[in-house]
Amino acid sequence: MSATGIGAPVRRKEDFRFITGKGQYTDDINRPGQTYAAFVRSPHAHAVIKSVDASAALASPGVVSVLTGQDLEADKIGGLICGWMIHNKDGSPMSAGAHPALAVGKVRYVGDHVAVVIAETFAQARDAAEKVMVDYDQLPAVVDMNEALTGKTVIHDVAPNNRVYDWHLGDKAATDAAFARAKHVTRLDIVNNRLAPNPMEPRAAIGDYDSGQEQFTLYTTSQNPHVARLVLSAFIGIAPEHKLRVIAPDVGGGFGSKIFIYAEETVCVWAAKKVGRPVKWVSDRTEAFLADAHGRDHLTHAELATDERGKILGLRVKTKANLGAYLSTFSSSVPTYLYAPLLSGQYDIPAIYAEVEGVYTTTAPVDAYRGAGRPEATFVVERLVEVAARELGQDPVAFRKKNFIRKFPHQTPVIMAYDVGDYTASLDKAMEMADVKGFARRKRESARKGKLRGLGYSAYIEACGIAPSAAVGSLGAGVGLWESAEVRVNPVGTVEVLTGSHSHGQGHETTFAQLVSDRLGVPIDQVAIVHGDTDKVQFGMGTYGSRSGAVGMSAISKALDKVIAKGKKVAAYAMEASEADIEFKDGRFSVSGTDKSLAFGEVALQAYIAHKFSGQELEPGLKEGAFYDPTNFTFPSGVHICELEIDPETGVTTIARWTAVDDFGTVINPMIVEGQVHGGIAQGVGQALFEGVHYDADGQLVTASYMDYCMPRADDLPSFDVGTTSTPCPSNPLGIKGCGEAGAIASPPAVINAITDALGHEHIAMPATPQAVWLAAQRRLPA
Ligand code: MCN
Repeated sequence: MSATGIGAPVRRKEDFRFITGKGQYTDDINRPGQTYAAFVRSPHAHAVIKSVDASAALASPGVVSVLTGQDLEADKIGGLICGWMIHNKDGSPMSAGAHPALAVGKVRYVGDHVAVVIAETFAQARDAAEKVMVDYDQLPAVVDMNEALTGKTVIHDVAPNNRVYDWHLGDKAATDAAFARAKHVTRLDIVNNRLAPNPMEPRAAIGDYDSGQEQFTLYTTSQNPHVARLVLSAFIGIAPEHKLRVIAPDVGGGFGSKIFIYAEETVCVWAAKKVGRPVKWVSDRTEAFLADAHGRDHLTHAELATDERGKILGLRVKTKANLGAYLSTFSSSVPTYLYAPLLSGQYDIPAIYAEVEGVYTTTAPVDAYRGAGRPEATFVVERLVEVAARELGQDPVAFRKKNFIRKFPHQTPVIMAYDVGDYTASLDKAMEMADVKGFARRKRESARKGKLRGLGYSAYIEACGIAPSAAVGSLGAGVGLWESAEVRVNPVGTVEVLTGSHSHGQGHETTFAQLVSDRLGVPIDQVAIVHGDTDKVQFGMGTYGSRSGAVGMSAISKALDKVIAKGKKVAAYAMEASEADIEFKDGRFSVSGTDKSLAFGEVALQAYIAHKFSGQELEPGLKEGAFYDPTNFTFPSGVHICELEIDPETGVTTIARWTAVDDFGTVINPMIVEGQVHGGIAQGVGQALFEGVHYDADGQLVTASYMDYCMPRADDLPSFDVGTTSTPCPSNPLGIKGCGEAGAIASPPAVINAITDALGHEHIAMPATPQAVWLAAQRRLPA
């Protein structure tokens, strides 16, 4: 392994820029003549808009324009698009209501966009926004899914019971038969709490229009700028598509929340032409809590059937997924195809049947958030397995091992075909690293201090590297999810890689350069990674679903193969040898059996200077592109072990140790991968112990600031012990499995399993706040 190649723990190249404050985020960009937008948002969860009077706002200092849903309609700009068609059990299509970028006729959640005020300064726009008089006729709010399903309050006319879809997966008859044969059935009711995504940089957008060129530009905090261009140009009616350039500069995190098409970006682009000046909008944190798509929010009843030895026979799951007031871009697919196909977990379960109801409520839209469906599935499986083992009087580790899938490839009953894995190896290694043998002693020590100590396991699997186009196409996605790359070698041998992936914290500028350095022998500081600009990179699918390593880097790898193949031809001319005799190794092209060789940079110079092959068939230059479409998902898996201590006097939970052993196949940069795992665990611990979006019965968001929405802090977390096992992924050329979401998927059940272990196995809902834990501890303690 070279010091900067595949497998090397190279420090992130991009971090110097970030930690010295030299990043270029959307809010750092200012366009000449720029105006500022402030949105008038609904204070009600559900109301008819009787009228909008903008006269006082228009008369306010600095106000340039006030635009409403009527103006959008007049310009024939319709509803925002939901990407994935879901069919009901009876085969009929889901019931999706329109989602205009500015509300027309009705508002459906607190924070819904009613109008936009455009002014010379932010302050003037905000002041004037308060003067827009909206006459509302309030309707009842409905935040509870069960209440919504009664249909007493209808949010969209197309969905009379507020049911967007009732979808199912698996073989019901086979699963019912497995339950009929079972000796034991474990039943659990699970709440998967609603979360706010909280990237460090709130969303922002600048719409710009050059009337001379008839060219729109959108600077935005996007994880997938090309998809944003494709959808927004269609939506706003910008043709041809390249008349809209989308630039996603440095982006400070997203965790999924920046892949969707939101109202604000649409409005900034559209309004820029209307007012004839650039329009900038920057979200504040309260707006982010109100209107960025939330994550999770499931109510699930789950049942696990086992035989007399504790072998799992079947799994039955009924889930209600809160989709909020409108379908967000991917919100139909997250609780269905990204959830139910993962319900087999790491286990050999012969029969699975899952039903999912998607439900409208008068709350913010819910969509993908780190893990997106897979944390919800893992939580169901890992809580059920834990409870089943305890009910059967079996050791949870032995129970897991007995039911692990051992033979690969393995076809689950719910679509997924797992390719490789060694679940026992990860579990054994994690137990060793966590010193599980010493746990009993540590528990006694805790007890001597009056504390309760618990140990919780989570054996997770996820499907990422999203996604094989054939698979997602057949499931109704309607798009291919390949990735593109172009490798441009400059005449002096430095390299530019243009990628359709987008980095917003994942360190692509480093790991992608490592791949190039490894393959071409070029130092990583001579490799530039270009992304996030639709004028520079022709097309790409962006970053989500832990796909950039497995899919984005595979595209780069394919392009590098072509660069090397072309380099061999050029080297053959340059060294007057047969192409068949040219070898490429360690950054040098050499003629086999001779001492003749040229460095990679020398061949690049030859490719452009071209004097050795002018007039020949070979074209000058060294620039190659490739598209890569995976043949399967990648299936990272692993075991996380959480050890914690509870103070029964206060209910405070302290995580004492955390051990993570993950199988990410080939690891490009172990330091970056470890950082990804750390971040994911922190978010999963946040979900398990602290975080939760709450609406009151009137649909008011109670948790609209960090005073009420509790994020984990550094001192809530221990130092993590992170290890790996490796079964390289066979469906991409690098053997990579995604690592970006694993920690968030694995960790919530590990925490809750540890708490229930400490408390004597009573189920406890997330977030297990000190109050909830204290109450559970009181119930457990003798009076
Ligand atoms: N990598 C590696 N070896 C592997 C797998 C990955 O070295 N076997 C490297 C990759 O080259 C990349 C990083 O690890 O630099 C993450 O790769 P991957 O797992 O492919 O995930 P993506 O790059 O596609 O990132 C998406 C993923 C998701 S879905 C969420 S959500 C998430 C996450 O990444 N959001 C993040 N990590 C985040 N990290 C930060 N800081 N901010 C976010 O918003």
